[in-house]
Amino acid sequence: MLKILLESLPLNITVLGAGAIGSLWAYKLAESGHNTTLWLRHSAEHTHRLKLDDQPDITFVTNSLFHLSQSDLLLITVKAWQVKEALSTVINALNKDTIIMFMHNGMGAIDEVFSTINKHPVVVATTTQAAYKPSINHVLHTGYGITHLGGFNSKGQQCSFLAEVFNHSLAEASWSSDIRPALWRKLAINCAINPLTALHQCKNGQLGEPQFLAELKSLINEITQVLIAEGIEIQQDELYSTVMHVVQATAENYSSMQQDIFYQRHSEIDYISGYLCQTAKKHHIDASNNLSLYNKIKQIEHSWRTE
Ligand code: KPL
Repeated sequence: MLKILLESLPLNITVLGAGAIGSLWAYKLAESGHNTTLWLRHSAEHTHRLKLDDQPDITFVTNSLFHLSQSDLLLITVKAWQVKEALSTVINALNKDTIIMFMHNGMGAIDEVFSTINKHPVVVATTTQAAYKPSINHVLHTGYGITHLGGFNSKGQQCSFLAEVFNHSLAEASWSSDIRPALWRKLAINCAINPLTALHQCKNGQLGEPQFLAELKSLINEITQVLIAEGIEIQQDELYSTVMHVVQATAENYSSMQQDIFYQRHSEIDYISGYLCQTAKKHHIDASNNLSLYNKIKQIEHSWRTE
């Protein structure tokens, strides 16, 4: 009964950031009946048309202060390094009861803004749904995955109903009473795959080739030690199998960091390998293989600015 009630209750939702994942969720949430609007960085128009795969267009209202102030949920899907600036454009217009949910790769970005949002219920989500945006008005759902949601503060812990809302819009989504293991496991996968594919400008599947085996093992050895020091139950062999499973399952995809480096865009390296190396340092763990990859990606980014 409660399930039916929750599933049929339309929420007012603002999605901040219309990248591939933000657009996918905005479409799915709107399609399942929620009053969904978009908040975009550059919005000359008051509406934005979005098509998912070959489904009909949905027209979203954009950058409406009225809708923002009425939002039950603000879903922030910008990249980790954009969180601070994106949040500063909307925070003053929010109702104090608005739930703020973050969904991005990497860790550490929420800690940077937490003092400005801790009066709100704060929820964090990590997803393995895959999406690609071939053009500004079109998003493709390129792979089915799982979405884990969990509270980031005590008010956020009380928002487990959101798992029903998200699962109803795009399964599979579930609530974790402790979201940290899911966040760390996703970070671990990103630490192993993203910088290597960015550095070698290869598809995820190529990491399954023998020349990457030794480096992947060394990276995963360090990553496992950091996760264990953070209280996450994991074993090196298990993490290696998980990474190899993702490499195979996404063999034909380019990682998000490969794409960022290819298009000379600011990558998420500080919130992926950077966060891992900082945590390793805190625990006096040698993470020199991860640090070396971190430095190489930073050097590439730096070279664009000095060209
Ligand atoms: O999350 C990813 C990313 O590209 O950022 C992986 C899991 C590596 C899939 O490409």
